[in-house]
Amino acid sequence: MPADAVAAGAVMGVLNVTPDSFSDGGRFLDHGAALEHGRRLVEEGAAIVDVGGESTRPGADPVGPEEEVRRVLPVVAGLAGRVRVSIDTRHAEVARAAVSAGATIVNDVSASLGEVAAELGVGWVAMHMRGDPRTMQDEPVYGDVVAEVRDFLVGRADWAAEAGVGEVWIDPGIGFGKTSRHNLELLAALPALVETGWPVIVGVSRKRFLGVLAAASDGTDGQTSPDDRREGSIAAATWAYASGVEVVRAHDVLATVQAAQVVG
Ligand code: PMM
Repeated sequence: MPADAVAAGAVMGVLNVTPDSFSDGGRFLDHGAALEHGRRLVEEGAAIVDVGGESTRPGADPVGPEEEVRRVLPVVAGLAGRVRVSIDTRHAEVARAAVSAGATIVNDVSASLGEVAAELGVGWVAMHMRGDPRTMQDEPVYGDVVAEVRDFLVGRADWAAEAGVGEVWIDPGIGFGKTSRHNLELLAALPALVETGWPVIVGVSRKRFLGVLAAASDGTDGQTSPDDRREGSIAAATWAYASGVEVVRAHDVLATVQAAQVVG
């Protein structure tokens, strides 16, 4: 196992240096505030801090790679000596710049940068997404969502390993081109993803489907805000760890670390 290998039951802390991410957008656009928050995530027990400079929330407009690099680079460089840093990007230029600043994982929601990760000699997360963030929530349809997502991810992981990536993870991409029902089916089927043998990462933290569930259970049809979805996020994280998922991507690191400890 490499010295910096991520142990099972780890937390990937979310740090979005964006004006418009659905949960923490605008909070950490200032580099000083972003670094301070990143250090806090490390203190709370994050094994990885995931730095992103482009929002991938449904309907978000794309950002040019130059602006993305400007947002993330000082933050990656400032955290890299303290913790493993992943760069959350769909762009090869951003991945290259972040790795040269110390990132050691490319967290790739487009699942297209496997060869870039191989060339850079870093880890790679292949996430499943239907379409792109602008259009992905326009009535997504699947025959069998679990089989389609699993087969896609196994195909990408095999391809990346063949290309020379030594550390590959797969991620079902909760909320990326999926209805609440699709998200729940995928969560229920996490053990089937784990059974593929590829280590699994999942991101459920504060996502919309949790608000839909909470609203339904209290008889209202209004949506809760992302900040009101913490309890649901921890419940879903606990289920994920119990299903054999290795890493949960989360905003609330301390509570998620505790969930992982409970599951053991
Ligand atoms: N979700 C978001 C962004 N990046 N990366 C991975 N691997 N998995 C996810 O589920 C994921 C991701 C969107 O959430 P955010 O806006 O809070 O970062």
